[in-house]
Amino acid sequence: MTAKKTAKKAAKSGPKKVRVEVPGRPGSEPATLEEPTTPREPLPPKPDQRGPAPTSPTGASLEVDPAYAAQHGEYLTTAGGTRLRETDISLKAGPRGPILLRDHHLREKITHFDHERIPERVVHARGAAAHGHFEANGAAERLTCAAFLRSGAQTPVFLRFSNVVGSRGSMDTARDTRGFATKFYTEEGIFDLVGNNMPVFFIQDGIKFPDLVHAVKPNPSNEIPQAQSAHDGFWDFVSLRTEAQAHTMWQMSDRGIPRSYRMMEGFGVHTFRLVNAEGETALIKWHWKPAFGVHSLTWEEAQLAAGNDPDYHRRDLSDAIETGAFPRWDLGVQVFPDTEDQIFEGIDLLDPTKFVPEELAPVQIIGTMTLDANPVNYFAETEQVAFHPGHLVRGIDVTNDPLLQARLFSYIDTQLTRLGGPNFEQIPINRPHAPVNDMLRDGFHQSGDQGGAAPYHPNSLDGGCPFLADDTSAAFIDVPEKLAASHTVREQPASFDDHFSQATLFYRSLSPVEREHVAQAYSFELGKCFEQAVKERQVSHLANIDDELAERVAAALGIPVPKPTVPPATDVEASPALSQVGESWPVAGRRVALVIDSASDNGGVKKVRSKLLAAGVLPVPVAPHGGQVAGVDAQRTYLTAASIEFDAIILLTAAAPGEDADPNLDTKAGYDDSPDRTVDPRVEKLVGECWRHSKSIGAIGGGLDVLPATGVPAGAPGVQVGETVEVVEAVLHDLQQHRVWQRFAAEGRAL
Ligand code: HDE
Repeated sequence: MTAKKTAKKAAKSGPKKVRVEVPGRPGSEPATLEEPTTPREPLPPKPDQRGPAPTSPTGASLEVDPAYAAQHGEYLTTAGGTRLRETDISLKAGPRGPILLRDHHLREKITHFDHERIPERVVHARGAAAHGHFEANGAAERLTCAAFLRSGAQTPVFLRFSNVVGSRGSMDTARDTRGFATKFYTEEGIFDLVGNNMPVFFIQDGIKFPDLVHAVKPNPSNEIPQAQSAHDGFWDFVSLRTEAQAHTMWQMSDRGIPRSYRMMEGFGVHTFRLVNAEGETALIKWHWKPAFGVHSLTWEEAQLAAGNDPDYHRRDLSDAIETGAFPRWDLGVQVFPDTEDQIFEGIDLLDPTKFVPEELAPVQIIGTMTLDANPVNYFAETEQVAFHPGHLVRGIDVTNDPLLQARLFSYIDTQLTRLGGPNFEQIPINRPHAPVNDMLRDGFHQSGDQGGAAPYHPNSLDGGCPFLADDTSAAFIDVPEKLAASHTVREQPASFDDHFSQATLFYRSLSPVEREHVAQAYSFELGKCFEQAVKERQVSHLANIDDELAERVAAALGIPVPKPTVPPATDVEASPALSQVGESWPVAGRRVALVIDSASDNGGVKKVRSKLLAAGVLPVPVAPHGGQVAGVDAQRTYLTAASIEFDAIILLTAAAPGEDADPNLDTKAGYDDSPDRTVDPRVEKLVGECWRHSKSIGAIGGGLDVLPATGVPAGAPGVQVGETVEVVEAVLHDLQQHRVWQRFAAEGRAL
């Protein structure tokens, strides 16, 4: 059955709210803004599921050509397409007898199941992805002849975000670096921009990568701890490898615990070379700038989310897309002259532990990416996608960064094992949108039925086809690069020796509250180490970065403050672009809890809801029980709501104590039902956490009575009380800053 037919059928019989298009598929309308977990009727029969199609899933039509459909037809069949009458009971010699080996369906079903898993990625195992498109503004035309960067060019993309350390089933909100890998399906072939959410990396040479990964992964004896760097192995390694100090500082900052994938910057890290139509070259660094700003969780929120909702980031991404708050980034480049020494303002552009502050080389915007469709099948798309920094199109080239060079080898190599052979580029998500005529043949999982008699070059049997491109269309423009006359050596350039100044630069560019977070992160992570020598060695490096930071961490660990071993960096200019505090950002896709009960004013609740919706913000009614309360559907109950789900909270409760009790709340089981208590303990907890995490809190009407019971002072920064309209406007204003930053300062704490 095609998706269209399914749609017609559902329109006749199904309830109104059911969406029959495959959610998030290109071409389907974005849903109206609505909490995606709205209870709904069972879905109609599943639409046909696409199998290997001639193009990648991105941008492909919803119409399924039965010739390419992996799953279609109404009847359950074997893999061979024969219809089955029974799938629950095996063929046996009598009802109590042994199972017969001749039951093909049993053997096929179990055998296929036995092989459902593939090895997870050795790093970046946990991820989430989305489809979208990239539109170039033409600003890069003077730098590169890449066709997808020409003015107005539209290119389908698939973007996978990931955590580096944790395994596939670990939690999203661990403190970690995030992967930011984009596949561009350009008309000239695949271009992969395989970056991270931090512009620097731990190590300067790829040969150390296995050491780094072995150190940060859990202890090999007991696989503890999962998905974390707060252990002796990691700190042992980074304290012995001082080149890792700059990246470690980024990871200990708020960048290590993003609020959302939508609110992260992306960086290509290495320096790349662009070549334009005249053959002129420039060195560049890639930047992704999020439209919704760069924002983070607090450490306590990250920990709460790890337990409450380990899928916190992937849920946020797919909900935002499903509700139409499409994530967006500008792609930009920092441009440097392609000089022989490849050094810019004293920074070696081949050293991947260094970044170039935007104040020295502004980020020039060359296009915009929008994510507008969720994957249909996690395994087929997110798990099987294969990125490679060597997937380059005409006009984009690599440099001699020794980390990048090692990556060029690693990605295909790991994918050969992970995806079971050399034909993984034929998996639909990996297929180029450009014609492929590669003369690569056979091998495991070959699904091409390649014709022709002569898969070799040169040939005359296939009329000489495929032909070689000329200079006007071929990729891999080999720029003649002058190499310094040298001998083979295992040496690094002296310009790679400065390991501390950029950590200092980063730290000094942060606002006081962000620095406080950094000090707490080091104190937490080192506080979880057992080896005294490891703690002391790491804090001695902090003394080379910033004396005040070293003092704070040493005090938290109860160890003496070490003396610096290198001269202090005195000429470090702060880079204000690195701080996340102080600007206003769009609020689309933010979530606000509306705490209500049966006595709440229906009209007031509706007004708050519609004002938030009009601003593109999701109101989530939280009530004592499920069903209709105060004229709206309760999306969460006091039992199921968690503060980390919300960016702000508005209190609209009005019931007297006991009047609107949760029928399942057993007051004898630990809940205080004394007559003095005016607020449900779970609401108290919700409000208390929002207060601690410096989230905006609004109170309207009876909601005002909740504040005294939770210890929240009505006049405090970001506590908005008053008439409905002004409270909602004030909360929306607070949301633009992400958090009520003044509250951290006023309270003298930064959780
Ligand atoms: Fe990767 N990296 N990496 N990496 N990397 C992988 O490839 C590797 C590095 C990055 O969503 C692996 O298919 C080496 C820097 C991302 O599928 C593997 C070195 C940056 C992803 C690999 C690095 C990255 C990977 C594991 C040091 C930022 C996830 C599975 C020389 C610029 C891609 C796979 C996805 C994945 C090797 C360092 C980004 C093993 C050897 C620096 C975003 O091939």
